Amino acid sequence: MSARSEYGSARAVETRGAEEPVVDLRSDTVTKPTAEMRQAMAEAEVGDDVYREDPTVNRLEEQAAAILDKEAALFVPSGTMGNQIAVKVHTEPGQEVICEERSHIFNFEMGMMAAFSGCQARTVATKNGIMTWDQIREKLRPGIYYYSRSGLITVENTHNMAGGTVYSLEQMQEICDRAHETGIPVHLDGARIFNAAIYLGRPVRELAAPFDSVMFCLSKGLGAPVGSLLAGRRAFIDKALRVRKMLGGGMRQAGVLAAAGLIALEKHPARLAEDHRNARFLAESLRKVPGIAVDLRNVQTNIVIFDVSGAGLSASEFSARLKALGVLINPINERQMRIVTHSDADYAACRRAAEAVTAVAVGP
Ligand code: TLP
Repeated sequence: MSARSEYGSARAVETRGAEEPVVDLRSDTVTKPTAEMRQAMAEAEVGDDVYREDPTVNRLEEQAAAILDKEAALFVPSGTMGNQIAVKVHTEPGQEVICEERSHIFNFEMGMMAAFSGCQARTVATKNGIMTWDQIREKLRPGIYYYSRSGLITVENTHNMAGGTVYSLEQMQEICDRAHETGIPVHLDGARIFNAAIYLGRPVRELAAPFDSVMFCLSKGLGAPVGSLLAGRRAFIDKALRVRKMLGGGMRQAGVLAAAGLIALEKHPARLAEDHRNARFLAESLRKVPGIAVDLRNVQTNIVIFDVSGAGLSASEFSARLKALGVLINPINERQMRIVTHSDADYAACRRAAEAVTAVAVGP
């Protein structure tokens, strides 16, 4: 039986043959810890983090808060948990959470804003994942008592399912300023906020500044094996700590994970530009392939979404044929597939992936 991923099935194959390693572009979550991370994990000073006594976790949280220029941060096992803690702390049951139609928090988090926080999503449809204040304003509920109240706005930057697209500083500032005038907090799902910062050429704290809370992942392009951080005001993080425990997310000697996270934070943001170059290379190569369509305008960071319907194959059939050539790329629907570049797939690997896509599209 094949292991099922969120977007389709792909067996986790390590190698095809001795000389041809599998190229795995299903996600940047597939990166494995570097030798330096493993060493730091082995040597990490640890304690019981439920007592807040793990010095390595404490250091990671302080470091993350400093980088984002927020009062405090909390280490959480996953981006999903970070987002859902934020929804719970910011809202009350019966409220609405305004989010983009294809956002992770709405589509891939098990309906938890309803199941856990008792909120319903009010979605905004966009072409490229980037919401404007005018679009959000149309979704706000009037202050009549029988309407549910708009309790929170969430912004996803970069936007995963739109292809890694990036909000400008001005767009984020406007959404947050207007929302705050209306008394509504704004949470940033910044799972890939370091990719957005590289694209904009600005420090990540400038991207985080207008938001009430920010979640980012260590386990994606930054290459750590596990973990995300949730940051915000001290009072927000004090509440978040209690909600993390409600979700069973209190970890004990988590310093072994935080040690890898510290290296990810310190050393890996600078190398994300290489992933962006590889994504650009792939997008430009794929665009020339008959039967493949790519919108280059949306290829801004490390994600490439491409349409294979012109090749006369469904995306899942296309994915199966690529797998037979040793290249793993997941479908995201019947017509489209998603490539995510990362540190464990260099330029040569991406070139091989482009050749395999060409071979499948053009046929024998
Ligand atoms: N993204 C994963 C999948 O779950 C879709 C991926 O392969 O891209 N926010 C955003 C924008 C994300 O892309 C993800 C994960 C999360 C939150 C959740 O992070 P985890 O997987 O750590 O719970």
